Amino acid sequence: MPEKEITISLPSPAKRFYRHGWQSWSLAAWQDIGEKIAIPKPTLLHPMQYDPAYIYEQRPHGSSLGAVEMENGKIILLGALGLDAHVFLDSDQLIGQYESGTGKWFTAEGSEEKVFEQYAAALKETEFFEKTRFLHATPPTIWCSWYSFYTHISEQNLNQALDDLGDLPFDVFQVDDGWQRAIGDWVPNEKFPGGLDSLSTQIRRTGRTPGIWLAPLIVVPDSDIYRQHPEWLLRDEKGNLVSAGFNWNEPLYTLDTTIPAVFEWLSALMRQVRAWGFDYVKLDFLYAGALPGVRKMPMKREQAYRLALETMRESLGDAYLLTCGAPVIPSLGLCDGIRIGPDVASHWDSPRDDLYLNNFAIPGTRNAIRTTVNRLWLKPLVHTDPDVAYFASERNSMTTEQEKMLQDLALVCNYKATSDIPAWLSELERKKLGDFLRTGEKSIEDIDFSVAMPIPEENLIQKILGAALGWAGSFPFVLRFFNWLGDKELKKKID
Ligand code: 9PG
Repeated sequence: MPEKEITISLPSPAKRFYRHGWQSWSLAAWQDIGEKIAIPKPTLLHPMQYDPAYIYEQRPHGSSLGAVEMENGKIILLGALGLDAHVFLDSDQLIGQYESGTGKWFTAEGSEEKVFEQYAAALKETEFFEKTRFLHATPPTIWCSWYSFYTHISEQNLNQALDDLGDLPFDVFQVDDGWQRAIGDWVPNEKFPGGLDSLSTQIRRTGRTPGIWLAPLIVVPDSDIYRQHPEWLLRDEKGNLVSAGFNWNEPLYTLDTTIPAVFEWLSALMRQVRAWGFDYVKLDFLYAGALPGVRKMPMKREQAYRLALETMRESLGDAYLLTCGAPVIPSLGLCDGIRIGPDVASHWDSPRDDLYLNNFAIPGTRNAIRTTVNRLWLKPLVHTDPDVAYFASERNSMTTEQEKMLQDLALVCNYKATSDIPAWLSELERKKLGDFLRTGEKSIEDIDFSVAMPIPEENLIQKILGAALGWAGSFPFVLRFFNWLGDKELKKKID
């Protein structure tokens, strides 16, 4: 029976709460009851990392589902089988609420393994999977340009990397962010004089599948699409543009995907990508399509997102579709793979992000492992992408154990990718990478991820300094300064 709200009275106080972050990068973790999870900073990034509608919620809560661990170790799970749902723990009550409309609910009690398995099975039976077509049986092995070159890719350095990969068993060579003229203008920039079709032909010649990244639902003020189609942009009740965050030194905005012309534009873009020769497509920053706002056609905001994803999926035909920065539950059934955690990085963690900003969605390996491990229950429903693993010790501050944990997580997910530039690898590292790519799936039971799980807690001084840093971070020029620092470091690494 579809219901707006459901309440489960717990027989005794709960010990821990499972919070499920909204989109790929949002924190998913078990928190002790009484353990406060601070509001992440800076605020300018909220729409890009969390569900902004619930960012100031004080009670333990999560998107689509929530679960509690009881004194006796048993888990009680409450999960939605529809869109736009949220779960809260309010003293001894587990409350599920549809933000708009109504929908079905699922509840289960038992071991952690069993209740999540049963919830996944129930999701499989929903309309999420009704339109499932084309989906690939297993994930490919992927070389992705992001975590080494970042935006500094060019036709030349990619072709060099492609050559140098030699006989390493990568199925896909995926071009990430940096090829486009602007976010919103999905045409190749001056670093790709030969165009993308010639690049994809080069890739195919080496026997690999060409892959590409794009963020089709967001636009920046510096793009032609922003200037030419202000009427396509999502606005709030006051008529102001809805913020989709801040990245690439620019504010991000998003398209209203319920406008028919936007629909057509998205569909044509996907067909263009296929026509260029790309058969593996990573669609990123997809959360933007489900942000709160006033849409042309009123509907649940996650429904608006799903319609856009469905259109893009159809237009991509049988390409492999990886969604990223994507509302997790609302993407089910429409994509081959979902990134289920934040970005990794060549460092394990960062005091700035953990203790001053309390932000566990910022790129960092520990953040990525924590959230990914807490979402492995999604495996029966979709390919779960843990992000890339590292093999090159050069330009990398992780210990061998930390690198190994990330590699093992990739094997548990059976989703194997790296961004290591072949020239950075020693003979031994290259061999290890080759062995990794040939290794089959590992079981979660065989790996100990416990060091990555706790949520770091700040002391009073860090709290005060964090408040100051968080306040400063609400000014775009401060974020631009941090980006400038980061970019300077990066340039040193690559050039
Ligand atoms: C390209 C990248 C890569 C990467 C994606 C995404 O919250 N953040 O600060 C944040 C920054 C970058 C980011 C995600 C989140 O990276 O996950 O794989 O494609 O875009 O720009």
